[in-house]
Amino acid sequence: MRGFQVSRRGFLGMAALGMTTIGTAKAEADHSEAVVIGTGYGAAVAALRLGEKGIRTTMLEMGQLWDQPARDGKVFCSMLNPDRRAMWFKDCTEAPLETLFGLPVVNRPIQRYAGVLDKVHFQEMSVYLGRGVGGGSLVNGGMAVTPRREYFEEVLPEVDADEMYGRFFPLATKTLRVNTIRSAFLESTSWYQYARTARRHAANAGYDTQVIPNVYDFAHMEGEARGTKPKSALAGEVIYGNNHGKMSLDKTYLADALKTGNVTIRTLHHVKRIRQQPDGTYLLTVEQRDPFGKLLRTKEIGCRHLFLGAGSLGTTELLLRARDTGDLPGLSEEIGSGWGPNGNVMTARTMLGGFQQSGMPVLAIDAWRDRKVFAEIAPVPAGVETLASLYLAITKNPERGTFHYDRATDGITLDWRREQMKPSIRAVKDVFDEINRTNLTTYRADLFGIGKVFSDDFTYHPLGGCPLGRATDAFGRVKGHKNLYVTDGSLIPGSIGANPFVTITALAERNLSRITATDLNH
Ligand code: FAE
Repeated sequence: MRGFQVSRRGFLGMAALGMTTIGTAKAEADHSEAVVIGTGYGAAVAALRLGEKGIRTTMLEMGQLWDQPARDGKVFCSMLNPDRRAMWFKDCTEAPLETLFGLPVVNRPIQRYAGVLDKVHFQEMSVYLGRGVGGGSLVNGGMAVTPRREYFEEVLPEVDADEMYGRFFPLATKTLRVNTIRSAFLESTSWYQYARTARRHAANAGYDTQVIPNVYDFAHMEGEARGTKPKSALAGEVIYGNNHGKMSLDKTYLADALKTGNVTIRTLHHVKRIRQQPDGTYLLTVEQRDPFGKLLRTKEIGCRHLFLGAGSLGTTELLLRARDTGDLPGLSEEIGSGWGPNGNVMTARTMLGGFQQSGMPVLAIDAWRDRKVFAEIAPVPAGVETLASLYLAITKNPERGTFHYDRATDGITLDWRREQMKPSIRAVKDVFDEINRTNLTTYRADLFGIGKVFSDDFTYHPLGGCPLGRATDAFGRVKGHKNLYVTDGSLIPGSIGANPFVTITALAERNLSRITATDLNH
């Protein structure tokens, strides 16, 4: 886990070659035809499709490449025994469940380091993010959901839904290597007893439950259960990374991108500033750091075509800074707008869950039609009986936030108030009050801080900031500057009614298909 320039040979062999020279801070310049900022879903699609077109493309990622085992033989640390690999420059881990039985036993002090999970704090909302080659794919639950068509059409009316559902959603799920748990395994294994019990309780209250596809390889998981494969999901690994079985982007899109021979990834490269030169090319100011945060050098990297795939927060911050400092004066007033947490609310009920819980969720309560709630049945992989059934609910919430550039800190602020979560909390409460009433169970009030039953202050699903058709044209071309594109979750205006990475991937596929055919055709 270090700062590398990752070449095709190095990455595919999982032995990174061509380590970037480490020296004292100095400026250097280089140029590629295309630069992609970030290595998450939207960025990975852009890199693959550009590389296939023969376009020399450099990806700049502020996090590390996670492919080398540390001294304990593991690439990632476990959730129950976290160390510096867990989090992005924090003094203490910041897991979503703060306490257990009211005791602060979940989080622990760690060394500040370029770890894999970040939690970014704004005044009234915090956002979890993945950092590293693969972005959110390194830390997420892998749930690969194609959104309901009616809601997709409502959220993104300018996008041709026939084309999305006929071509780009299937392409995204295939390339992401989405698979579904075998029914016989789901129905029999002790590792999903928690999900089956939660399903029964939902059914008692009249709610349907769906099996959700995932990018975790279920053949590997069955091997874990039989004892023939090393344990990862069945060792409770999720938010601090999975050591085995997870088809994160470094194994799918990014590996395919590197195979084209035209794509290079530079890690621990943090893009700070974007300017446009008189000849129309872009010049990026990039800080290269070591994994402990020490500045090694500041570089200037130029390109003709610039793709922003730094995620809802990262992309919006870069563009707001560029607009408000005058670096990219043509950017629209819409940059920073249309942000939402995808209506995320966590809640938990009392339930016998079992001490064996797979870290990969596979079932969700579908109460969207009547209540606009889609609640993933989440594990609590503590290795002990916690008497908790946990849910991450996605709700329809019309409230939106706005990012602003803050000159004093050179960062961004988020104009979002806690009370904007009220519509989401009301909807989740309706559903889970009913489930509790029917099953004679109660809410857990000891997990999100003492006495708190619903989380209303963090999200896993930041969406928006550069909404499609407003800050950009209908294909992600940024308004006001040519050859500048947004390709990630910041395009989706705040809500998609399902876990978002399949939509982000499919939308990026659709946009890149147009952009490579028209803007980059040579
Ligand atoms: P993202 O994946 O966030 O990638 C952005 C990348 O850009 C990151 O690697 C950053 O380090 C990098 N970056 C940012 N700023 C800069 C900069 N200035 N210079 C260089 N690099 C930069 O973007 N979604 C699902 O669909 N299913 C799930 O089960 C699910 N579970 C989740 C669980 C957790 C704990 C979390 C945190 C998220 C989960 N998500 C899930 C959300 C999903 O991972 C997220 O929507 C996508 O990763 C967003 O993709 P983007 O391409 O927008």
